[in-house]
Amino acid sequence: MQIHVLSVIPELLESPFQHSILKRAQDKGLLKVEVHQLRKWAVNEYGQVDDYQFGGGAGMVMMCEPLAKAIEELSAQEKFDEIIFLTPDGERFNQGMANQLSLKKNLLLICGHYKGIDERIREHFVTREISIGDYVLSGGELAAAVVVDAIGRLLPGVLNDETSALFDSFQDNLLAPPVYTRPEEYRGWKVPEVLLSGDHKKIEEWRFDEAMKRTELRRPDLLKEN
Ligand code: 6GU
Repeated sequence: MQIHVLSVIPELLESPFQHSILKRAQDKGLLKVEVHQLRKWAVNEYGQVDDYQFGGGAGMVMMCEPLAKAIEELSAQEKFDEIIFLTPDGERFNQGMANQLSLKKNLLLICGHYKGIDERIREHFVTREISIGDYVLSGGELAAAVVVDAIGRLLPGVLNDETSALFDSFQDNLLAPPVYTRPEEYRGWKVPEVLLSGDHKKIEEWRFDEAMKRTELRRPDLLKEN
């Protein structure tokens, strides 16, 4: 899978893709992430990509031309399945969307800044708009990192134990059950007996019950979704 990202601060996206699971995904050739500096398509030699908004009001807006040119140039090289604008007024990102997007071959993510991007770009190029939650970030980069991470780890062959993504929180609309590792007792705090029993059926039942309890307590909204 290929993910291209358009950003005015590509530096913000360097580290998140260079470690851990996303690094492994790229090293294995399962994922290719390319970050492009939008200023490459700036309207003048000063690297301008934003301007005052029509109608007045504080805050700059990202101009049509740099975005349109960037999208068209990249689209001439790649056939994008989706052109995604990261914006707090987009559709709220969740595991279901990550699953869906992980099936695509080639995505273009656009990181907004300032007051946002000229609406005409959203109308004429963008196929999907995503928000990662109900709060405002200074730009779309951190959101793009979140989306790429959530997608990248789902690609077949990326996780060592391929089944492990299936047991993540949210994958079945349940939060994950508690987990423990050695030692069996620490400061008098014991690991639940059942996990040491070797009885796999009992262990699965316990995990399911705990996942249910935890979900009912912390995220009852998830249980109402289906
Ligand atoms: Cl995708 N962008 C920005 N700027 N803020 C956000 C967001 C995205 N998602 C939540 N807040």
